[in-house]
Amino acid sequence: MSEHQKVNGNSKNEQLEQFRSKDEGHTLTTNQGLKVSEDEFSLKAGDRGPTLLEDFHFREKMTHFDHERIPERIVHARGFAAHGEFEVYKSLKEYTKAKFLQDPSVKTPVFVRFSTVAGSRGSAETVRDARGFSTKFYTEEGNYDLVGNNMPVFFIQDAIKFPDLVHALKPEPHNEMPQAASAHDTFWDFIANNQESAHMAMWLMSDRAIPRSFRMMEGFGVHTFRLINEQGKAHFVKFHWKPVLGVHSLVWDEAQKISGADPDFHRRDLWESIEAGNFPEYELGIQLLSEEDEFKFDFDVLDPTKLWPEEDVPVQIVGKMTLNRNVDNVFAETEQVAFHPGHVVPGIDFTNDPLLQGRLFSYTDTQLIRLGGPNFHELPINRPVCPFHNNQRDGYGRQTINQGSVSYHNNSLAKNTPAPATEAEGGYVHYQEKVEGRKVRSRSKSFEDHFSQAKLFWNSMSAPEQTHIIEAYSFELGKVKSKSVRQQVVDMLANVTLELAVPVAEAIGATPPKTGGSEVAQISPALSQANTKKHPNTRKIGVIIGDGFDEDLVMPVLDTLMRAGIQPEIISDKLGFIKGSKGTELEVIHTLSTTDSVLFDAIYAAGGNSEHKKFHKDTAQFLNQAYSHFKPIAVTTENAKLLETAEHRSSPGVIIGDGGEVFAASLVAAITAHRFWERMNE
Ligand code: HDE
Repeated sequence: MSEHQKVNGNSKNEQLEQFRSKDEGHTLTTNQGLKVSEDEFSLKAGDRGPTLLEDFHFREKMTHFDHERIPERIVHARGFAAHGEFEVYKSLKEYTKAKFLQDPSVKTPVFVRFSTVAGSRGSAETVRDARGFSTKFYTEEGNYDLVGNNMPVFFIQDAIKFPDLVHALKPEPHNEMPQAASAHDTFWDFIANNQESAHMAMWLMSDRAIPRSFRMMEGFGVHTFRLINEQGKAHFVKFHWKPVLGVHSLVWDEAQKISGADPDFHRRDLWESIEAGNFPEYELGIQLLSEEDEFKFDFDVLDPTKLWPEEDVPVQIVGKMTLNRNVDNVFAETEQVAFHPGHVVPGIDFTNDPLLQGRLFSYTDTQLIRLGGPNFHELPINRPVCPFHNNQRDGYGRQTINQGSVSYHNNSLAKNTPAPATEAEGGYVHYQEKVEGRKVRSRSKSFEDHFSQAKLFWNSMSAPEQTHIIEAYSFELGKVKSKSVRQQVVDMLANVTLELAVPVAEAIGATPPKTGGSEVAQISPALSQANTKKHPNTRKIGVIIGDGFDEDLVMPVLDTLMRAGIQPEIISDKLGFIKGSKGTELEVIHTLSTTDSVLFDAIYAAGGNSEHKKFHKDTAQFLNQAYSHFKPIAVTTENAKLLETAEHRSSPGVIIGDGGEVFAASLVAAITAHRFWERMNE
């Protein structure tokens, strides 16, 4: 973007500005700055002769191209990112000395990368998967990375099992199938034989795994961290991101179809929202627990397969993050950004969660192979906005020109600098937790309950959400070839609840368990998306119109929709302009063949005609598909016949009418309601 409106006032943006290069309008040169006289033909011995080795321009161009790719991330390969800012609502001084959490007038630059976990870099985005939600805060005390997911728990309790989990989840090695999917034998074999994953598997089979948008997902730090205040007092903390638009999902059939219709659905949504000025916002929430309360729960606070029910430990909303700028270059920024849970600032510290402890090793290690050496912190996107000095030197791609002869500590020649800072001067001092124990390889007994919170999650779901979970297990296990694995998973589900295990068993030809189920009766309403916020703004409606449309049925409705922040996009049978009966011209954004019903939150068939016979057939298909995905649909009275049955015509969320005020208001209300689950019972 040349129009970097916000360069001033955003320290990261100012820093990045030094590295931006605009090539348009310039003379073509080699990387050595030599002007090139010809870029279409290699240097040859005669018109029809062989290419000469001497052709340095050809060699440089081709060599650079040959080296354009770097290894993709082993997990979270497919991601998309944006810049933004974070502000704290009120000082958190009482709990932490982290500077960026003290002053509400300070805006801290952030860079956020969202990702799927399993798929490779080119895979579709609406697959069933957890989503990564990584935030880099460029604070004045150094970079702080909150590397989280959109689910609050994880599959395993100890980092040593991560390679096993990922091997089981990734495409099977003998045939590299399936891509970006957990619906296969090795994944479910892992789940059944590592039952600590029971809780996370529930989340993965829930609607959370198919988000409507990156803008409509929660984020979780997952692990228990520590906040430490100026006096050295510590609190346990869980971090949450709460999307201002609420938490919303796709339905499975829709998600699968979007994977074909627009594999870039989520990045497009994020990109277009930011370009349109609809900046995604997330509030930062913290759950705090005093150290004295560490053993107050029937689960271990160090166990990453457990959440802290929000009803027991309320989430305090403490700040807001706004994503307001798209990247200039996906490779330079999104691909080269290096997150690490160990990038902390004074006032934020770790706990002994054995998953977190292992992550603290893995992230630097992975950047070394991925980004080709130890100098990845010098890449523009990774540079802190505060100064950094130490005695680390050299290595591949080193950019800093360190001056002077001294690169060691202690020294006298440079007056023993760069010198460590005291705690008072901002030096990071690890929390002095007392630890003692024998060296053992074992699981704490307090980590052994794998099913209570899986049952809590089940209890907390609305009826449609429970149905979706049953359907998801039935789909995924239905793709598992091994009967034994299918049965093992059903037997595992029986430890959670028979309400789930029995219908899944019936769907996949396994023996339904007769006994089992966790006793837990607790419900956590915060876990259900049925209780989330619903807003009409930024929802997309496809408005299908033909030539000769009646302005009275269209213009006031478009107006009302836009006033509610809803985004209508005109669809017709051909691009160009369509004309209303009174001469109003509307620009067509998509044709019925270039877009798809699944790409919209609602459909309005607003009338008009076309010489193409398929116009009405395609319109009917758009409407009926949206209907089957429980979305609001609207039709003019004349178009009501396009709905499949009389039952559809009288169903909730179906608006038939004359385009007047009541009609438009009902449509906005229906879009605000999002989905009409009542249709599940038809
Ligand atoms: Fe990661 N994870 N992870 N992870 N993770 C990576 O680091 C790892 C875990 C998460 O947008 C890798 O730079 C281990 C939990 C996100 O660039 C790697 C363990 C959570 C991203 C790695 C975990 C995450 C990663 C691959 C178990 C949620 C994408 C590329 C101990 C709290 C970051 C990279 C981005 C990426 C290791 C478990 C989130 C290999 C060993 C739990 C969002 O280092």
